[in-house]
Order: sequence, then C-alpha cells, then structure tokens
Amino acid sequence: NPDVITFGEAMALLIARQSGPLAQVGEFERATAGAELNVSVGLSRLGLKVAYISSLGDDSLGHNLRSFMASEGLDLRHVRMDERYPTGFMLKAKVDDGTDPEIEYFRRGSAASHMGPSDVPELPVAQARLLHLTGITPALSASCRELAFKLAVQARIAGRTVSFDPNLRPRLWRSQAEMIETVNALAGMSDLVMPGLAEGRLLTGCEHAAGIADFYLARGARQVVVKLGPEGAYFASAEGSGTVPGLPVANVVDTVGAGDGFAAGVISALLEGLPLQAAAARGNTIGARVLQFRGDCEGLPNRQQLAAMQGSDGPPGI
Ligand code: KDG
Repeated sequence: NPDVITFGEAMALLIARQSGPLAQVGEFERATAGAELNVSVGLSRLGLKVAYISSLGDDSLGHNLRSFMASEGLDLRHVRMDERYPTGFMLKAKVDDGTDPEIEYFRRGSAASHMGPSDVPELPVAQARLLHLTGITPALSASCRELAFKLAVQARIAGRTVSFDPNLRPRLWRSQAEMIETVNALAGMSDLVMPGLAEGRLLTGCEHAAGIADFYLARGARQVVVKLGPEGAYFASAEGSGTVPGLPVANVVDTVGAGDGFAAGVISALLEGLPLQAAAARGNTIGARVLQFRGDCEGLPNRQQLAAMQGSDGPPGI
C-alpha cells in the first residue's frame, strides 16, 4: 500500500534557456511540472511509496510524463491516458535575479482538467496513510473540484491524515472570492495546512504567521506551518509553536517548486514520527535546495543528499 496518495495535474514544462520575455525566447529545455507531482517525486526520492491520481493526454507529452513518473518510482495505477484531450503544458522564463519567473499555462481543457468523481470509481485513499492536496487542482474545473473534496471526505471517513498546500494561482480562478472560499473549505478539512505568508494573509486576513496559524487551528487543522521565505517557517500545533530559521541561499536560481520541496520535507518527517519543529526544519532544508535548480523538481534530494545537507553544525553543504 502507498504511504501517500495525491491528486493533481502533471504538465510538460518548457524552461527558457535565455533570459527575457517568453515571447522572445528561441530555445527551451524540456522538464516536468505540477505541484502534486513535485511533492510526489520529493517523497519518493526519500523512500516513501507514493500513488498519484491523474489523467494525461495520449500524446507525446503525456507519454513523456508517464515515463518520468515511472522512473521516479511512483505508483501509476490511477494515472489514466485519455485519448480525448491533450496533456497540459507550461512555459517558464529564465530569471537572473532570483525573482519569480514569468509563467504561461496551456492547460485549459487538458485531460487532467476533465477528471471528476466518476474517474476514480474505487477510491483508493483509505489504503494510504496520508492524502496530499493543493489549491491548484480545485481551480482546474468543477469536476476536479468535486473530486478533490470527495477524496478529502473519503480520507477523513477512513481516519487518514490530509495535508494541504493552498498554492494560490489566482489566474486559474474566476474570482478571488471563489478562490478564498474554496481553498479555505479544503483547508478546513485538512489536518496539516502549509500556506506561504502572503497566501496566508490573503486567505485569512491576518497579518502575522501566528494569526494565520490560529485561523486554521480554530477550523480543525492539527498542525499549521507558515512558510516565511528567507526567514524560515513558523509552526504551530496544540503542542506549541515557534519559528525555525531560514537557510542562507546565496544564489537563487529559480523559486518555482520550492514550496513543494518544503511540503515533501514536512510530510516525510511527520510520517517518520518526527515532531513538527523538526518537520518544518526539513521542509526548509529541502526548499532551500530546490531554489538552486532551474527545474521544478530537479533539486529534490534523496536520503543521502538530505543527510549531507543536515550536517550537525553550520549551513547545509549542497
Ligand atoms: O508549485 C510548483 C507549481 O506551480 C508548478 O510545478 C506548476 O503546478 C503548477 C502550477 O499549476 O502552477
């Protein structure tokens, strides 16, 4: 049985080889994207068994993604090749100053966006220890939204842990009000909620990490970790709260995927029985590593690489 199960859209990713606006770039490098896919790869590299629920188009992008997932050891029983619709893809710009890169999506009407409750007849969440969801999937379509909520309900009925990263993508939503309402509803069904500080502010109206954490703890979460970027992370649960410091990253190559690395760190540590503080620290360590690679999941470490970064004193050697 898988340790973790997740549901989301995997996309082909074309990363610009030259800086500048995407419209002017001539050369791209092929990679993969998708928040839940990145988390799955991160967990799998750390030795966890991960099942992924998704649909891909029966096209070259879909087949390439499927081979990548297989090479990363993911359980693909619930990944369907759907000949009716295309695989989604996105372009990502190259930045030289560590800011968030320009991103362009080509995913409307994709195979994954057509997924819904009827695509997963026998719902497998009860077999896993933890279900991981993000706020991206419910933005893709009404049917994806239904399936995300259905999985969360199933996990709760089965007494499984639900982890949730809001991963706000305003351009995928019809309105900000709908985004906030839906994302908070899913967060309210989750045990572990991991917003970034800016997302948390928008979702809760609270300015500080402690207020954001209290907002979700009051709505049923057991553990909240707020990502503070270079300042580290704030964690809170019934056992207590605190901040783990950020790790210095001299040269930020690409910010995309760092939050997913963070989630993989927190989830893997909690499943190993580590306290929330140690889990938040591992999230920071992995997030910092991902910042130093251009691809969304290139920087996700295996056990050995993680151990090398967690040397007992001093900053991580990467
Ligand atoms: O968290 C990283 C993701 O944003 C990226 O891989 C692409 O899933 C993606 C999205 O929808 O933006």
